[in-house]
Amino acid sequence: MKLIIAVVQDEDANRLVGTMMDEGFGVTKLATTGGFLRAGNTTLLCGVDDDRLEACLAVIEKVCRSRQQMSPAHTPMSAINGTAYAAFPIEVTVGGATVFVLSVDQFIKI
Ligand code: 2BA
Repeated sequence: MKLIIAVVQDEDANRLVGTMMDEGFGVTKLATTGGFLRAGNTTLLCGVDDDRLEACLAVIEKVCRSRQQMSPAHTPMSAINGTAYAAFPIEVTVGGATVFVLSVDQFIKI
C-alpha cells in the first residue's frame, strides 16, 4: 500500500476530492499553508493499494491546474548566506500539485 500526500490549490480541492471519491479512493482533506506564498492551500491524504496508485495519480493530474500567482513583497527567498527578502512581488507558477508517495508499513482500522 502507498500513502499519497498531495498539496493542491484550494481552487482545485473540492473537485479533486469529489472525483477521487467517485473513483473509489478514500481521502482526507487538510487545510494547510504554503511556506513561500504564506497563502492557504490544501493537502490531501490518500491511502491506495499499489495496483491503484497510477489511477489515483492520473486523477490528480487530470483535475489540478497550474496557475500564476503573485508573491507578497518581502517574501523570504533562500540565499547562500542567511535569508534574503524579495523587494517586489514576483510572479510564480503554482501547481498542478506537489505529490509525495510513501510506502505504508501497516494500514490498521480499529
Ligand atoms: P508555497 O510554498 O506557498 O509555494 C508556492 C509556489 O511558489 C511554488 O509552487 C513555486 O512555484 C514557488 N516557490 C516556492 N518556493 C520558492 C522559492 N524559494 N523561490 C521561488 N519560487 C518559489 P509549487 O512548487 O507548485 O508548490 C505549491 C505548494 O506545494 C507550496 O506552496 C508548498 O505548500 C507545497 N510544496 C512544494 N514543494 C514542497 C516540498 N518540497 N515539501 C513540502 N511542500 C512543498
